[in-house]
Amino acid sequence: MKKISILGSTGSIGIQTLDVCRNLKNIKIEALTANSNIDLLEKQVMEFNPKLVSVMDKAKAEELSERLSKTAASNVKVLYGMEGLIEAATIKSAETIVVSVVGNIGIRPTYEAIRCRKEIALATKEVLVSGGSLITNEAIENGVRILPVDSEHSAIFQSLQGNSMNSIRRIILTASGGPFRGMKRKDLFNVTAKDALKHPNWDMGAKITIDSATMMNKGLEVIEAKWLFNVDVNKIDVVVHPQSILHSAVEYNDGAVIGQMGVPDMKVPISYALTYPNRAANNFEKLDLTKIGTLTFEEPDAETFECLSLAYRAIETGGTMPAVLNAANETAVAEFLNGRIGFMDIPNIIKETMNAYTVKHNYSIDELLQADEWGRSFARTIIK
Ligand code: MN3
Repeated sequence: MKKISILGSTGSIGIQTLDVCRNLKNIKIEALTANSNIDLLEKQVMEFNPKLVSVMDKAKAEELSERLSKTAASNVKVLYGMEGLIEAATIKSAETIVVSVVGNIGIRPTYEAIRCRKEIALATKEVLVSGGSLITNEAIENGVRILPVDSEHSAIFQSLQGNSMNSIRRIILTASGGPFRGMKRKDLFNVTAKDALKHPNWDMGAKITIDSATMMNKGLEVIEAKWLFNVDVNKIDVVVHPQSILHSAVEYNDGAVIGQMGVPDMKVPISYALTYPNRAANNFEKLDLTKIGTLTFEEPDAETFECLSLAYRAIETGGTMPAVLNAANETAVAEFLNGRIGFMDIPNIIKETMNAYTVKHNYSIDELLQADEWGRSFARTIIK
């Protein structure tokens, strides 16, 4: 029996993680957390019987507690806020913490989980984008493994098995190109959130789908790959591959390219993270190459999708700059989803925020969260 907690169990990855757990059968859920969807959380509690649940919103937590008190799950501890999230991340009985919350909210609980020597299955890339050296150093110090749940990083991780890190020539990070692939800057000024939310291949949450449309998602993934695999960003190349079948690859110094393919289904990387180094059989859809027929690859259009270059710039600057990039991006994306700014304002807001920021190179967790907060408030000032 593997005992796990899921932070963000009512989001897209959380729901799919529970699907994988139904398939694996040897997983015991110790804690679940949600932002506000207590209807779904209640159903998950009744099915998986965790010891502890937490909801960000206090009133919602009280409502859930009231509801559960009348059920067979009346003994489940119901907490709220960041404190509750941290308790779920550090609960004594769990060995692995699946981090699948949206955005920077995942930084502190992941950090605390690592300090309690929990293995991390990481879907929330913002944790490594912002927390970079802080999170990875803490993981090394505590002998904690961070297993990727992001499909590209899982593909890279799988392609690295049995090979020496010294023989990597480059990492080929594939990108679908999102719903606006092939469009130019002038085409993008009037696109709406509804247009941007139509992802061609992956069914994901709103924030990451917008990141996919701006290609910031790929920029964040370059930074994520740098920290996960300890490789220089100049060895990470983004290649647009619209079919999303090759999930990423590693090129070795002898010219061999080893990649991982499959249908676009997050359940496969989730399952691998939960069973590593083993694999578990499942009845998920399988890849039929003859049905796919053609796989194509192209260079990313960095001029149109400026967010990708901004991400490279942030990680090359280093220190707290990626945290500020991420904070400005989260703020801009939320405002775009609310219809308050245009699609092409997103990169501009991030760029202006980065330009105004004085980077800090050695930082504590509190300084990291301050940089994040600074990025958010500065981005909000620009928007006003
Ligand atoms: Mn991805």
